[in-house]
Amino acid sequence: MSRMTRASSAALAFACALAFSAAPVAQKPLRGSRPNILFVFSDDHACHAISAYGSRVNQTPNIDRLAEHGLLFRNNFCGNSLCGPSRATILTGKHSHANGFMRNGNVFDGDQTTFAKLLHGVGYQTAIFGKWHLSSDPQGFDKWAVLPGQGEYYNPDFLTASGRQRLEGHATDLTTGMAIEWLEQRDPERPFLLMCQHKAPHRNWLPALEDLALYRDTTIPEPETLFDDYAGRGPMAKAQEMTISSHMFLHYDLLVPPADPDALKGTDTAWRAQQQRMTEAQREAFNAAYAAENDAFLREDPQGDARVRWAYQRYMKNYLRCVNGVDRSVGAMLEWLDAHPDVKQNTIIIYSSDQGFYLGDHGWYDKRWMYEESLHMPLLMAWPEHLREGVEVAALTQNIDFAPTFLDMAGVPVPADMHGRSLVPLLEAKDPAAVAWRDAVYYHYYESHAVHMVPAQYGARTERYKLIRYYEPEWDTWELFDLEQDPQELHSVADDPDYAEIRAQLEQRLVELRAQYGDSTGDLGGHRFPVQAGIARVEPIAGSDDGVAVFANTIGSYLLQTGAPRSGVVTVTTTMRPRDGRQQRNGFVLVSGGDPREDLLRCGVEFGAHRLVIATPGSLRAAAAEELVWDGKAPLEVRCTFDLDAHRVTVRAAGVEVGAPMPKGWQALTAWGYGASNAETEFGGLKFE
Ligand code: SGN
Ligand code: CA
Repeated sequence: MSRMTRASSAALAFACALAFSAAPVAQKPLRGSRPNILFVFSDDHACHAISAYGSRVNQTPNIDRLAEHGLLFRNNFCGNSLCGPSRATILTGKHSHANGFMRNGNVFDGDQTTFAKLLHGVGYQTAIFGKWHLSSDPQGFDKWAVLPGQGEYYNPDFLTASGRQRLEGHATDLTTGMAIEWLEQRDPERPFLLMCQHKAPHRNWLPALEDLALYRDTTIPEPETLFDDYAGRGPMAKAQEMTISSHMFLHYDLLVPPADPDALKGTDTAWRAQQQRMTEAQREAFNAAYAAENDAFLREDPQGDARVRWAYQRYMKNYLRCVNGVDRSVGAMLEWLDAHPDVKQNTIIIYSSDQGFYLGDHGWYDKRWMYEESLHMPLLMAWPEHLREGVEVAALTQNIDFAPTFLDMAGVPVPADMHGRSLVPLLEAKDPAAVAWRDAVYYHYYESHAVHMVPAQYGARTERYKLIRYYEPEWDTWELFDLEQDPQELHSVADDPDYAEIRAQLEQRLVELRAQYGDSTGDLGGHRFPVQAGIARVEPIAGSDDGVAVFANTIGSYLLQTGAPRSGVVTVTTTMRPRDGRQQRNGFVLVSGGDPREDLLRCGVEFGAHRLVIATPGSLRAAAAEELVWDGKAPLEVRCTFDLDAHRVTVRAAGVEVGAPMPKGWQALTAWGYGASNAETEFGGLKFE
C-alpha cells in the first residue's frame, strides 16, 4: 500500500470514528508518530506583532490560523535573546554556554549533535532555506540554501553546498519559493523536516514591493512606554544604544534618501549599497512608495518628540510590512498543504521566531534584554486531527525544548545532555495546565560591549517574578520584577524590603538553575576587572597566587584594570598558555593610554601560528610579528616594555623580540590587563616594573 492510500484510508477511518462518537477532536499518540515537520521560523518577530497573541498594531491572518487550528504557547521564551545563539539552542536543545555559540560572531561547531542530524539518521529527508547565521556550513541537511550572515532583502545571495548564487526577488518570497519547490520534488515515501527560515522582519526592515502600500494612511498605535525615562530600574537601561530617538540612522533605518549619496558615512552608507543592489524597476517602485512621505518629512523637519513619533511610525510600518510578507509565507505553506491533503494529514506545522523585539516599547527597537518583549518567542503548532484546536498553553516553555519535541515525535530517544524537555505531554494533555512542568526558565545573554551596548545578564523567570543579575563589575546590579503588579517592568523591587524573601528564594532558584544546566559562565571568580568585553568566565588557577584562566567567547575579548596612570618606561611581565585542546587562538597583554574600549595595544602570542605579535590600536592585525620556537604547551613568559617617552613598545618571549611604535598621544598607561579570543587562556604572575 502506498503512503498516500494508507494516509487516506486513515483519514476515512478517522472520519467514521468521529461520526460515531460525540467526543471532541480525538488524538493519536504523538510520541513516535514520525510526522513531517514543517518549521517556519522568522527573525525578530515579536509576539506582540501577531494578532493571535493580541497584537494592537497588526493582523496576521495566516499565522492566526495555526492558533485557531492548533496550540498557542503563551509563555515561550528564548534563553539568550539573539539570533545565532537562539538558532544554535534550537538545533542542539542546549543553552548557549553548552553549545558554544554565545554571541553573534562565534562560529557554530557543526560537528555537535543536532536534532536535524538525528532526524536525518532515522530516515527523515531534511532541508533548510533562508537565514542561518551560524557561520559554519549547515550539517545534517540533504539540501540547504542559506543567506550569508544577515543576508540581503533584495536580490540576496544564497550559499549552497555547490557554491554561492544570487537570486532576483525579495528574501521572504525567495525563501518560501525554495521551500515549496523542495516539497514538490522530495521523496513522498519518507517523512521530512523542512526549515523555512526568514530574514524578515530583521533590521533594516525592507518590505517586499507588494507590501509597500500597507499602513500608508493609518497611524500605528504607540506603546505606552515610547518615552520611557528608565527611572525605577538600575542604570543599565539608560545606557544602551537602541533607542528610536537616538540610535536609528536616518537613511539606513528610516529610508529617507540623503541629499548627497556620496557623502554618506558609517552605517548609512549601506543605504546606497541597498539601492544599488535593487534592479532599476525594483528601485523605482520602492522609492516611489516613500516619496510623498519623505518629501513631507523633509519639508516639515519635525524635532524632539514629534521626530521620535515620526521615526516610530516609519520603523513600525516597515517592520509590520515585513511581518506581512512572513504571514503570507505561512499562508502559502498552508495553501500548499491544503492542496496536498495526504501530506497535510502527516504534517505538523510550527511557527516561531528567534527572539522577541521592542516595537517602540521602552523607546527601543532590537532585543537582547531579559525584559518581556525580547524574552518572549512566539510558538504556534498545528496538526489537524492530532493536536487539539484553539488551545492556549501557559506552561513556561523555552527554545531548549524544540529539539527534544521534534525528536520525541520522530521516535528518537532524546540525548541525555540536551537541556530541554519534550513538549509532547503538553501537546497531548486534555488540560495542559495539569501537566507537571518546570517552574522557572533560565536566561543568559553575553554580547556585552557590542552593537546596542546591552550588558551581559543572567536570570530566572517564574510565572510571576523575574530576577536579573547584571554581573559585569561595571554594573554589578540586580533587578527584580513582579510581573503581576508591574507587567511593563518599570519598577524593580530588588531592594524593596517587602520583596526580600521572594528575592532570596529567586536567588536560590537561580543558583539551582545554573547548577542544573552546568553554567559557570558569567562567574568572574571573584576578580573585579572594571573594564571588560566578551569574557565569559574567569577562573582562579589552583595552586597559583594570582593566576587566572580567562574564557573568551569572541575575537578581541579583554579584561582590564584601571588605576593610577603609569608613565615613563613601564615593563609588564606575565606568563600565558593556552589550555589543553584550545590552542587555536591567542593570549595578550593589553594596555591603553586612551579610552580603553576603543584604544588598545595588544602584545602577546598567537598560539596556533606560534608567533609573537604586537597589534596596534584600532586593528587586530599584527603590526609586528616574529616566529616563536615553543612547544605550544609550556607557559611562556612574555615581557612587554612600553616606553611612553620614545613611544615604542617591545615584546620578548622565548628569546625572540619584536618592536613597534606606540600611539604618540598616549601620555601614560591608564588601563592594563589580559586579552584572549574564543578560547581559554591561562595567565599568571602579572608584574609591573
Ligand atoms: C545587526 C543589526 C543589529 C542587530 C544585530 C543582531 N544591525 O548587527 O541591529 O542587533 O544584527 O541581530 S544592522 O545594521 O546590520 O541591521 S540578530 O537578530 O542577527 O541577532
Ligand atoms: Ca534575530
